[in-house]
Amino acid sequence: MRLHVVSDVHGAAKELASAADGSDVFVCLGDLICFLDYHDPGRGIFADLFGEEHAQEYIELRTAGRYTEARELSSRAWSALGVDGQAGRWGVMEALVRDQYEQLFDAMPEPALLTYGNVDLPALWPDFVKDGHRVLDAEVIDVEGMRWGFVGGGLTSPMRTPFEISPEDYAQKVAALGPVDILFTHIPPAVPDLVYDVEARRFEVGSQALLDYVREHQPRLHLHGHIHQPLHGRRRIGRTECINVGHFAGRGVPFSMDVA
Ligand SMILES: [Mn+2]
Repeated sequence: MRLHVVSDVHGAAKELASAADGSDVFVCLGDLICFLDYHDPGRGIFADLFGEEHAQEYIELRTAGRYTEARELSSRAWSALGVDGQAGRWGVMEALVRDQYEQLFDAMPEPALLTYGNVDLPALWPDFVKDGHRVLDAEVIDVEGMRWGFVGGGLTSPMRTPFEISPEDYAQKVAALGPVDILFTHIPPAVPDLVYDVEARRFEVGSQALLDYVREHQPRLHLHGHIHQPLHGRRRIGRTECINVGHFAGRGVPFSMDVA
């Protein structure tokens, strides 16, 4: 069976439309929305709202780890738009997120198995998913006699992305799976080589619960995304091959492999 997997789509609707071509099964591991494009500051919701120059400055502050200053910059920009408070901000952003989701779910191949990334708004998905889209989170399905497990979302981080949950809640979702043959998640296990981003030059947040799970259950494969430029794209943990399927918005092509 030919499997295609994408993650970190971040607005790449055009490439997404053909990402399942030639595959038997297509999986998307989330992060559909583009808030901020570190490679093209003119793209994304922040640029739409505040302009490219603002987005560039915001990116520079975050890349330097100056999160407080980045938040202050963004507060001033919101005030300049006359928008106050988090609820007001989401009111404005939701319309833009919905525009992106409409394009992305139109382009999303069918059938597809999906889970959420940390840069997603799960509450909005029911308005956009198509008949051929099966959304899975803390669930296991049978695919030709194999057990495939899915866990979506990210963990609490200084980046304050929209779908971050506590390590405890995430661990509960992981524990709900039981043994699987292939594990699909947005975030990687907490292995330094897998969570370090060489371009952002920082450790992103990986999951200790996933690492414990992989050590205990030893699925054949653990496919994940989240780290856009990882120090290592794959690592073996015992019998398990952990593979970062790649930053789809940057590569434009899906990860592809035969599984049986
Ligand atoms: Mn991402």
